[in-house]
Amino acid sequence: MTTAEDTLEAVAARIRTHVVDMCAGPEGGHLGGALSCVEVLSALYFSVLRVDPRQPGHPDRDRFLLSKGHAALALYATLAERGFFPVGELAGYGRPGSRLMGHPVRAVPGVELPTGSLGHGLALSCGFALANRYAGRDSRSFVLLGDGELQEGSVWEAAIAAASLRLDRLVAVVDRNGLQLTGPAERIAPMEPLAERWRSFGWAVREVDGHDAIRLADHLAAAPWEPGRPSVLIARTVKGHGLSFLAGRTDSHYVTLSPRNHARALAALAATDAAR
Ligand SMILES: Cc1ncc(C[n+]2csc(CCOP(=O)(O)OP(=O)(O)O)c2C)c(N)n1
Ligand SMILES: [Mg+2]
Repeated sequence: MTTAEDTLEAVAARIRTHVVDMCAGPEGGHLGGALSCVEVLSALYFSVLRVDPRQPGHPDRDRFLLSKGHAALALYATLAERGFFPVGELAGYGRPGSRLMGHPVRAVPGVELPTGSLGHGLALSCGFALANRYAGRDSRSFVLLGDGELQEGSVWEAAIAAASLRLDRLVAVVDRNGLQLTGPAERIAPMEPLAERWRSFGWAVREVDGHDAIRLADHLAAAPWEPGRPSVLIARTVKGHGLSFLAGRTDSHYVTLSPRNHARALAALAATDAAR
């Protein structure tokens, strides 16, 4: 957890640097969508989730699923910073023999289920929430979805089920970065008014600046916001956030940083740090 000196912002800055470093390796990685969710993961793992890195399988833990599994780099960096495995292991990402692969698998401590095929995380999280209810546990289940991912029909099937089952210990976060693999999400398949859409499915809805870790943590900690309803937090984010030469660009989706761009990225992050 964070201390007074180690703020959520400082944690997020370290996570962002790890993500950038991993994208400078031979494999490259899903840089843009990892950088857009850094503050969401920081808020969850350093302020909200009831988890213990020494007992990752504790039955009373809160569950988290990265439904947008391609943002694995941000999850790996967060889990390492939180103590689930050594930070030094991040340097092996994508290399032969490493358990840190392009998409998360259960061999990685803290990863509940493998993800990467979009559209499944919300249904799986409904299962977690239902299982915890049957077991009489008060654990909450959190899931992070991409905004392009919302085009998967299975998301809305799960949204209907969650509302009808009154799964109010289920909390979804939508990484509303406005971009998907091939361009602007709204141009490819309009979803606005997105908050209204979720409300009409029976969910309690809030919206927030997805790069404000403190406000994210406040909202997430307070869920459920309405008794009997699942909660969805629409986090307005920027794909590639933190790197001016990639932020908000479709081609930030998958990047192998050249030595020059790696240095540029680290300089951009250092400048942001210095300005804080
Ligand atoms: C079922 C499925 N179809 C296609 C893909 C390939 N894919 C990986 S990332 C991605 C774009 C997702 O966009 P979004 O959900 O907005 O994620 P983000 O912007 O956070 O990267 C796609 C189509 C996939 N992983 N799973
Ligand atoms: Mg997106």
